Amino acid sequence: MVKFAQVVLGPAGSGKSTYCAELQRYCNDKRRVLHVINLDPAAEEFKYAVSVDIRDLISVDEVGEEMSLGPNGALVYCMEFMLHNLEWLEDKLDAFVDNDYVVFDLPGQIELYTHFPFMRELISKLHRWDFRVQALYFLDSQFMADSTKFFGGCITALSAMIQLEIPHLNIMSKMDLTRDMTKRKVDEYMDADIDMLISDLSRTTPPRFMKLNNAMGSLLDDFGMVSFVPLDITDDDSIATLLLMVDLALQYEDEVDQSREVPDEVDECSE
Ligand SMILES: Nc1nc2c(ncn2[C@@H]2O[C@H](COP(=O)(O)OP(=O)(O)O)[C@@H](O)[C@H]2O)c(=O)[nH]1
Ligand SMILES: [Mg+2]
Repeated sequence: MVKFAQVVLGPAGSGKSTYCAELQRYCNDKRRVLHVINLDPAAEEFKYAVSVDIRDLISVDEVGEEMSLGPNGALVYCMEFMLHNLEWLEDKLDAFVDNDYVVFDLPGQIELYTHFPFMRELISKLHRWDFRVQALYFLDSQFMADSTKFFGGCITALSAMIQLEIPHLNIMSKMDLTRDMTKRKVDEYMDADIDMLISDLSRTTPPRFMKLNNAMGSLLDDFGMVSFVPLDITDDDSIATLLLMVDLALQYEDEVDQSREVPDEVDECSE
């Protein structure tokens, strides 16, 4: 029994929930079942049909009021509460059947991936519940505005990847907003030349940072962290390309094809 999951990560506002909605619309059009699970206890409205909603268990507003916590404290409390009540999530996910495809829409606060074991524990549970899991780390195209911003974004993506230890894809979202950039410039950022990035970065930092810039640059390069899949949510071909990449990584088609073949095998056995 195998199930498939994308966990959608990245800073607040990077387009995670919008992607979940558009991916669901795309899959509905293709008659492919896709469940979206909201794990953001501070979410207010959805553009997708929510299959499971953490706010049915706990919400930031309730916690904030009852425990007099600020928004970040309340968020961390909610996530920890869910970790202590994972049987709630297990029950909901149990309702899904073999080969079902699930997308987890997550909050954007970076500390949830880097400072707390929350995501790591959730993913290890998903593995135990027979999910194949792929992380999509979203940065939005404004991170291509300059190389310092881009460098910072790549470092946060790297820190999430190291924490989670699952297959990871960097996604550059909101590509519809880059239409005034030249294709060459965009391509430069999609698979960035690390030496160019380091020299750009070093132009904006004092000379004593040179060694640090070089070290961070080679770290990003070693982990393949400066490479992005562009996503233009207004273009179905772009959504299809990304979905295909994830399907291949998760070996989704192989599994679906195999389960389609099962009735024949049963027939053969009974003959
Ligand atoms: N132009 C454009 N805007 C987007 C895109 N994706 C999201 N947005 C806008 O960016 C804002 C934040 O998006 P949201 O999906 O809520 O981000 P999240 O916090 O990562 O879930 C919203 O106002 C969206 O309408 C996109 O692909 N293109
Ligand atoms: Mg969101």
